[in-house]
Amino acid sequence: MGKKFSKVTTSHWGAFNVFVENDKIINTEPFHADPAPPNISQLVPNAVHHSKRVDQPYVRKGWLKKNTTSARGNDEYVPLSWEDAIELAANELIRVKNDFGNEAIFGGSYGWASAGRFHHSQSQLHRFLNSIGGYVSSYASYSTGAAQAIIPHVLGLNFHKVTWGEINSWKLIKKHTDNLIIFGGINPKNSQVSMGGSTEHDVSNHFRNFKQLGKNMVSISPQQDDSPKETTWLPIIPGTDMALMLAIAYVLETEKLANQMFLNTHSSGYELFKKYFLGEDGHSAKTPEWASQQTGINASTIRDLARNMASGRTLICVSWSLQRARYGEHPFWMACVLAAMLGQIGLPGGGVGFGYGAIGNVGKTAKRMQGPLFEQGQNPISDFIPVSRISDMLLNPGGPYNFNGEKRIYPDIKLVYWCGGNPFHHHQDLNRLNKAWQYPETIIVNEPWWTATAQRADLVFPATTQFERSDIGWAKGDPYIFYMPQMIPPVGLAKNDYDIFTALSKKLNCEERFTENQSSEEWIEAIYDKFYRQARSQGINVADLKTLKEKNFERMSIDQDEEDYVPFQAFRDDPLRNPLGTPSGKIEIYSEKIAKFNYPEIPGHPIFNRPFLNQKFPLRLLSPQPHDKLHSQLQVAAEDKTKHAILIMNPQDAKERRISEGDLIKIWNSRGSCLATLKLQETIIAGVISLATGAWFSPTKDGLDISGNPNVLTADTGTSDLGQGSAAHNIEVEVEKYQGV
Ligand SMILES: Nc1nc2c(c(=O)[nH]1)N[C@H]1C(S)=C(S)[C@@H](COP(=O)(O)OP(=O)(O)OC[C@H]3O[C@@H](n4cnc5c(=O)[nH]c(N)nc54)[C@H](O)[C@@H]3O)O[C@H]1N2
Ligand SMILES: Nc1nc2c(c(=O)[nH]1)N[C@H]1C(S)=C(S)[C@@H](COP(=O)(O)OP(=O)(O)OC[C@H]3O[C@@H](n4cnc5c(=O)[nH]c(N)nc54)[C@H](O)[C@@H]3O)O[C@H]1N2
Ligand SMILES: [Mo]
Repeated sequence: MGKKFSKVTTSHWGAFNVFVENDKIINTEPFHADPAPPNISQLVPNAVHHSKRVDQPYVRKGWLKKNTTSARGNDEYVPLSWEDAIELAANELIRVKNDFGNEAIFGGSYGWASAGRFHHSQSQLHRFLNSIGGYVSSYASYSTGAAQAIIPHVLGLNFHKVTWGEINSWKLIKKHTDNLIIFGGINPKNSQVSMGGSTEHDVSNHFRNFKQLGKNMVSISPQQDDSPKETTWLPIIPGTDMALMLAIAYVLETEKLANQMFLNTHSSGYELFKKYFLGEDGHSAKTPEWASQQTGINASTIRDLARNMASGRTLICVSWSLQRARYGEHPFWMACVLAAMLGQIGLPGGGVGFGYGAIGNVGKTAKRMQGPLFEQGQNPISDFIPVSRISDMLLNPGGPYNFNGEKRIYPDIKLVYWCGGNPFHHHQDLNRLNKAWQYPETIIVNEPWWTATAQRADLVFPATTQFERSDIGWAKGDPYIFYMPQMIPPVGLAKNDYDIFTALSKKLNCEERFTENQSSEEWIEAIYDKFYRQARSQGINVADLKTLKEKNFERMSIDQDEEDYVPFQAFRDDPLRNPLGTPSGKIEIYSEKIAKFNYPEIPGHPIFNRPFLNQKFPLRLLSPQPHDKLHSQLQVAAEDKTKHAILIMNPQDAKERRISEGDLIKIWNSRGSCLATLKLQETIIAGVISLATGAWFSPTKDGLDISGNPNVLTADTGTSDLGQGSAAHNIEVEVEKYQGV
């Protein structure tokens, strides 16, 4: 490490140059090959050297004194030496293991942490916990919990295989698609981010291109800026896409625009489902007039949309946000049904696609390869929870719950270990989580910053950031490979997660199992070597590690490979020889299997469940991802720039409430309240407001969250008993001008 230099690194939001002087990051600059570099990196210098870094290990006073556990979030911390801190944590892990078994340790530890393949926080924690006998894990993600449950029933494939494999590339869309019908938007703001990094941000570019080619692009969303300006905005009331989709089905069927032949050969259950939307089963017919009442869209507009979709090549795009809400399984299921009715699944540029824009690398055409990977080992404990059922688990040990046809029991957790995530940013109904969080006997957190979660831990280990260690950067769908050099020494007494777990594993007599006697550098060499050999065997010419270190990064010539891959083509060509993995081998419009689960909110076919409306709270709150950061990361630097969170509202709603732009607003409902500064925009429909995620929960004594975290308002219910996914969007709230100081 010299006195003054600049080098390239990568992050979940892409690559950037880091400028270092005297062991401090002083500046960042965009990566030369990124056509639309995110501004997020600008927050890095301030955040990395911020006073809210955890400077050394700490223990919570109340926990140390073994008095009540009920003061988490409200207690003082005592600084510890590394030696003492490791000793305390190791003894506690041994105690819990001996007294209650590994099934009392929750190591789900959901979160995005940092890019970099070796220092991947969850892998580090999971490998450590596996080497001490295992842990209760968490299943699926906050991003796509409902999708991961429903899509295998309908398309017979793991949802990730659809997202990263059976999907039309941007290049196929450009060549073949006439109509891009987008539910929930394709937002360049969100596509800044991809797991492990997206190096060339090109989503805006695609839309400029498509416009020039004269494509018909409709963005169905409560917010206009959910899609690039080249799209036509069709405003919709959130939570009602399902009603619109049913009416589209109604028009296709009654105007004989549905592809009956494809439905006969490639789907099952259409005749049963048809009775539902035609109103032949005792329910009301799902006519455009009916849907208009639900969605706020004109009946004639719905008819035109359906007719348009049946003319030319149509791709139905659905954003992940639609399933991150109560009953979120239905619009995903129904999008597949509509695509089957149009009969274009398996044709280039046609069918259905999920998550374009949600994640920058979706739709990219880099050759699929096995990335460099730090193996987690085997977990001897099979118990898990659906990831967003954390509060339910802590509040109801031994309690029963339903999940995707199973009757399950919540484990009795005594010790929680979190590494690389911030539940007091990401979980729904944070006041409820705050209560649930008091139940375990011990909570250990590895974190670089004093996040809302670190502030509620018993033992806090200061972790390095990605700038304080070297690593390999690689992401699915991205053609780049990076050597991420260490830029600065660890800040304060921070240590790498690997070194923290190595020290713990020594005390727990499993050092060899955890480390295999290798240092970080040796591990990086080993996992890179495996990647290198695999790539070479696939005919991909990647640099060896020594060369990569010198070059800092390399663009592999792999991006043309998958461009003409047509999803579901083999199934389309011969559904008998190439059946889907569903019970019928076909697209399941009706699922016997789901019907047998007997969940009222999700019977054997998609239905519309009207979103909950409580007149006391007439506004619908959306909580999308922040444009200026990744979740709650770098929040310390973001809040130095803008003091309060920003609430987006339509001017009409503001007028009715006599509030104006710039006012400090209290947003509240029966679950909690928070503060944000008002911004008025015509780009959001009246009756709906939007407050981005990303704040660190900071309640006052009276329970008012001054950070502006929408999760003090959101509901901690699963999407349904099927998916048990996070249901964060579309929450009933009211607002008023804040009268306090
Ligand atoms: N209301 C609402 N809530 C939501 C959503 C929504 O749409 N609406 N979206 C949900 C979704 S999709 C997601 S993915 C989640 C995201 O939620 P999280 O993934 O929990 O959010 P992050 O802020 O990325 O948390 C990562 C944490 O890891 C820490 N970290 C970074 N590097 C390291 C490291 O090397 N070691 C260690 N030990 N820690 C590190 C960071 O400081 C940060 O605190 O939020 C969910 N919450
Ligand atoms: N800059 C940035 N980008 C990110 C992230 C980040 O933290 N920062 N996080 C990443 C992560 S982890 C994920 S999972 C993805 C999430 O990607 P998405 O799930 O697509 O994103 P959201 O931001 O939750 O929602 C997108 C939009 O959906 C609309 N919407 C909400 N409910 C409805 C509805 O019922 N109907 C319709 N038609 N529209 C609705 C809202 O207007 C919202 O702005 O984003 C990723 N991208
Ligand atoms: Mo996510």
